Amino acid sequence: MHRIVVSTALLALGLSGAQAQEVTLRAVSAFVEGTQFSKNFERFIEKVNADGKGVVKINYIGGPRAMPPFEVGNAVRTRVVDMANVTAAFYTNLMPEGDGFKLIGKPMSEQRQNGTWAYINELHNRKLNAWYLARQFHNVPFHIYLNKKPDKLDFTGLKIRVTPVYKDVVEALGGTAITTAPGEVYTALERGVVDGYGWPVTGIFDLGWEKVTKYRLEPAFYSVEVNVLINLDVWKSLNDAQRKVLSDAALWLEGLDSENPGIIKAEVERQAAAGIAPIDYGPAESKRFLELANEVAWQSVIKRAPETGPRLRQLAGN
Ligand code: 173
Repeated sequence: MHRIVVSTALLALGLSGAQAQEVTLRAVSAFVEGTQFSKNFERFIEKVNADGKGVVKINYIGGPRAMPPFEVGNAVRTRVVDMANVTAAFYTNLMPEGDGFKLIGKPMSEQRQNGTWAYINELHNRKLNAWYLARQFHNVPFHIYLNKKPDKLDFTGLKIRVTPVYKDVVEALGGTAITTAPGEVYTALERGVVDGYGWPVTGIFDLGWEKVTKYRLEPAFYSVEVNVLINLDVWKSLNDAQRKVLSDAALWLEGLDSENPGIIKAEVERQAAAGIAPIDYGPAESKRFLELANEVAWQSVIKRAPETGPRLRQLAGN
């Protein structure tokens, strides 16, 4: 009888011992805290910290004030941080084919079924020493925003702020591409260093860009990808319970994409109210733009990543 009591007490001690081994992960975002492309990651963190009480905890260090956006991918690779919210557009130096993820617009549920997630995870394992925990915003497209209105679909003479997302299409239309982090966009527009910029349909109000933006070029194109990555050594060191909390929360996070159509509708209305006018050259030119955007991007991805680019294109189906 006594022995049973003692071993039960030890078991209880043992359990609290395991609880004391709660792991804390340090996380950063490549986007400013509280803004459109950090928001859902921050909700993910809250969920992990609630669901994972005593098991796994995320310590959110913050956004670009904590780390320059173009360094975030490498910081995950070298385990300067354990986890990050970042677009592959910001780590194409380490993974050139990451530029192709914007061309994959299928819902994540489908990408997890058809091998796309597994392939992209493998690329992250190999090139970024990271586990591809989640991808967000597959149903949010990009636009080119302009302060000058060209009389045809031609960017000749225009300087446009880009990241790898928009560079090829801007140059294909004759524009001059100038790469900057999001944090430099406002000043570049205000000083006339650029005549326009690429950005998703949502989020321009977060940093006050509506004050320095006149037009939004139609049509919308590509597909936003913002990923939650975790250092692969960290991932491997976690136990099943810890991984389950993170993986379940990752699926929940991907599910938040169902909110995006409503957010997009509201933001387009808000842009109109702020005086941002659409520029639309009609259906034939829109079709030409979309075909050009798709083709120049794939050619560029395949040229920079001849081994993996074609497989990505096959998975994308476009
Ligand atoms: O324009 C950008 O900085 C960019 O590439 C991007 C990618 C995903 C979400 C938001 C912006």
